[in-house]
Amino acid sequence: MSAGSAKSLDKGSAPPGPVPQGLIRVYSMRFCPFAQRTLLVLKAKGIRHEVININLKNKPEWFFKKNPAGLVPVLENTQGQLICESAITCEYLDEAYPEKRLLPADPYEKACQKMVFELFSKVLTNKKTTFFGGNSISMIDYLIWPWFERLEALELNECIDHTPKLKLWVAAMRKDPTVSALITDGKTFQGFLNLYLQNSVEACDYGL
Ligand SMILES: N[C@@H](CCC(=O)N[C@@H](CS)C(=O)NCC(=O)O)C(=O)O
Repeated sequence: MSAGSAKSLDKGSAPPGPVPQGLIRVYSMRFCPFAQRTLLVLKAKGIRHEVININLKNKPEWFFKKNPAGLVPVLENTQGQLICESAITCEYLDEAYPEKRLLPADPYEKACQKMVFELFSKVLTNKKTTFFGGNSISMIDYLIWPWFERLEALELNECIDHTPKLKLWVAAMRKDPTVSALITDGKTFQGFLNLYLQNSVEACDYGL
């Protein structure tokens, strides 16, 4: 259904055809935390999708027609509509596929999640529930998670040593089936990062 581990498309590649019926497409990059948000929401909601990875160090010319800013993630639906900016892609998915909502239906509760998202580090100390939106995982947790997943690879795990609530949240997130299905191990991420920082065109396909 997804082929998230396919090699990336680069300059000179042919543009992909229309999105097949019954699927939504995400232009992604295997190590991008923003794209991971979109992938987490697709997975959590069980949305049938295909992934096209983009070589961000050697972008296909056609990709700028999908997003003039040249950034992933981008969603494309069967009508050829394009949605970019990770938080917007996630909210679009939640509304376009209303089964298993990740954002609360109540407008005030929804606004609260968005406020927490803006200010999550500041409100952390007042958090009384396991997850940021309550006692079960929801959109806000998926939007924040990709940066915490990378702490280990960046050897920054001690950052959360003095915030026990955050540590418990990280442990709870790692147990979530959607999160664990999309985790990249620290060594692989480090390998990618080393190449990426050298501007290598091989970076986005590291480990394949
Ligand atoms: N604000 C954007 C940021 C997306 C972003 O920065 N993606 C990076 C990869 S992690 C990218 O596409 N970089 C390509 C470039 O900077 O040329 C979002 O939330 O979607």
